[in-house]
Amino acid sequence: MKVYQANQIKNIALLGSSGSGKTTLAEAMLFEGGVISRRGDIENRNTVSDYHKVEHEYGYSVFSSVLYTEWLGKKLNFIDCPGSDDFITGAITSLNVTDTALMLLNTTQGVEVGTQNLFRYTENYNKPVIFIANQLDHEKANFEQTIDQARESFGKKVVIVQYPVNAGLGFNALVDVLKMKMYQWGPNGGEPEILDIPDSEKEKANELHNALVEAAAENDEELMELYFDKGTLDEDQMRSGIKKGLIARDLFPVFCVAAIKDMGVRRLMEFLGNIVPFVSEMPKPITKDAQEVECSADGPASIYVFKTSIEPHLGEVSFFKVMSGKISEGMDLVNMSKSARERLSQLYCVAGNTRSKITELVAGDIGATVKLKETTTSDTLNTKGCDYVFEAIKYPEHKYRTAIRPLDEHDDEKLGEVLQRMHEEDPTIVVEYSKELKQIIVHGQGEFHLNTMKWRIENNDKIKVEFVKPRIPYRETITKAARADYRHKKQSGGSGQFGEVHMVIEPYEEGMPEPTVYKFNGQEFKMNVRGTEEVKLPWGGTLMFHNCIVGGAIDNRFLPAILKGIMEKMEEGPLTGSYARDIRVCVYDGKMHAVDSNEISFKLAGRHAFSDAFKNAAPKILEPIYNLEVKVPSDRMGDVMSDLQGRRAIIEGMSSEKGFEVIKAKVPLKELNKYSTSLSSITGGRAMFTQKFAQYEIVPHDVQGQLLDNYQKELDEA
Ligand SMILES: Nc1nc2c(ncn2[C@@H]2O[C@H](COP(=O)(O)OP(=O)(O)O)[C@@H](O)[C@H]2O)c(=O)[nH]1
Ligand SMILES: [Mg+2]
Repeated sequence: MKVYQANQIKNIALLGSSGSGKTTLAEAMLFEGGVISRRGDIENRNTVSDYHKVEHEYGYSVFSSVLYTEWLGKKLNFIDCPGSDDFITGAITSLNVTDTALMLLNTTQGVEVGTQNLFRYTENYNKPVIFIANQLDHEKANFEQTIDQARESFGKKVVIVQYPVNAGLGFNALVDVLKMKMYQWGPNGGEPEILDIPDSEKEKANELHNALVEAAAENDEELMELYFDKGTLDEDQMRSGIKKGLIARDLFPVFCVAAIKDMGVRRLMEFLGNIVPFVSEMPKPITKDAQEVECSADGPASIYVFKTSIEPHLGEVSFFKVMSGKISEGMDLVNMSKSARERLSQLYCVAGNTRSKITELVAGDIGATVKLKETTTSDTLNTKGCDYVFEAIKYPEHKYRTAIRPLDEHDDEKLGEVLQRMHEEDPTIVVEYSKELKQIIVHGQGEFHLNTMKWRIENNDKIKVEFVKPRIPYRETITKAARADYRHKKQSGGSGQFGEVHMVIEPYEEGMPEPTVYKFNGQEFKMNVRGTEEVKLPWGGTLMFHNCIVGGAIDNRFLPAILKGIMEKMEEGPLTGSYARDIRVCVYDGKMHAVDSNEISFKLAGRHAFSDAFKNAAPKILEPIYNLEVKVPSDRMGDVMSDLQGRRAIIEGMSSEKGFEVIKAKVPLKELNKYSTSLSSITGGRAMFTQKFAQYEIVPHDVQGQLLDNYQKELDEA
């Protein structure tokens, strides 16, 4: 395969909601470019792009796939991204290395939530967008409505370049208002016949042509002047204007295809080849320390890994973009984040499940290599002496959690390895081994996301696993001050054990003044703080420990033991065995025995005194509360609100945004179990949400009662 230069390479992401036809379009483009000799389809499970078993099982793209095609001396790299929000990683990683997005619109559905969601990502990454109206051959295709919705959602910068003459079952022609020609196909698509625009379409075509000319002129003062002078622009001038508009995100052109019939695909590729910006025409990427990196073959070699995957017959594959310089087979690079040497033993250009070896890749291009030892996604690898390091990819917060366990506990270790590998392939799968909950918790983007993960574990790795309800990381605290003393005394044969501790505990708040005096049952207890230890608890919150002992009632050397005893109880709160937090302890008195006192005695005395005081301090269970933001189509607002009320949500705000309502609420984690699934079923998949830990709050009385009962039952059973 030929080595392409930066001014011959275009990197393009294929985006669009699930089922809009990305994989089918990719198939047609690769076929047209001659990379494959026959077009596969989704129904026959033989596309280049969906080649993982799990994708055949579900009929959906799960992973992004890297593809390329050669077209008139140019190399078009595509990344076909899964459409569902559950597999958003694919789109995010791709937008880090592509320069243009093709956003497919399914004209039988119009603009979908997924379309809007993905569009927002293109906005964040500031990438040009071209809309592709697809499925125009479908009986339910509605081009006009789709465009109206696109304008409503994305603004009037959505400008028609092509429109279908006869959308629906008999679709076979479109009018191109840039070329001012009609394209028409036989039943097998492919090469079109290029015809003059028929009289019946002339008026519409002229109107749209003028709108396009105007939109193209708007991005360039010279073109604007020309347009005012002459009243029109020639094709080259239009191209240059459209390109500027694209790069500035000031123009989102609309193209038309029936991907499944290979209609409109060639013309689209011609446009991609001619107008979409080359890598070298886009803003220069910036390193972590703000160096601008020239996309040039003459620079130092530097590559950025944006995807890691386990591929059939190849093993672990690292996909990368050459950010600068040239790389060749056998080259040694330094992984900047791991400080490790890596050898590029083989280089590939990949088109889904087909790949061709290549000896050299140049700045701007996308390729793959195998068997890197330590490299993971987001790593920069450089030639010696080059100090570029590119920013790590940022992923969205997870939205769904479950606990997982192998049916056979001998599989524990193997499951651990598989989960680790899955996290590397898809960093939005986050695995947490919770000592606290005694569960393996997996976090992901949705139930479907984790179900496909389970399918892969069971079918590819042959480990039987089950999902179980994830426990909630409760906390315990106290709500008033209490006092207790405890004497630990044991006489067994020779030397005994003796320790006595008196303490006051109360709720701790940051910035509260030092204790001076407490009153219990009419009796005053004066505190004289002699020493303070502030323990920042590993599970959040604080334990403030004051030594207020007077007259040497307890030797200083026993204080660490007392604190240790308290910490043991903090780790296993007396109510439900959860971690305790935000408590202030003043040890103010006690007794020692000249012979029998030792550390263990004071640890036990401290622990019991603390436990007794805790019980009298109006203890409460705290639960994690999450900030929830839900974006819901207006017609489903009522259902979503009443569902939220059933989840003890506190609504904090509502606002409208282009046909959607945005609800902000605080919701306990306990009530968020499977929320993404319910929300999706209430709204027919048309809503989106994010959740993020906010704070701990005291649970309502009835919930506390329930939790205490459950804990008692657990203890009784144990
Ligand atoms: N009628 C029609 N069906 C299409 C077209 N493009 C894709 N499809 C079908 O739509 C479904 C989803 O297509 P796919 O390429 O998997 O969409 P993706 O999820 O965006 O990758 C499949 O059943 C395709 O056969 C098209 O142009 N016309
Ligand atoms: Mg797909």
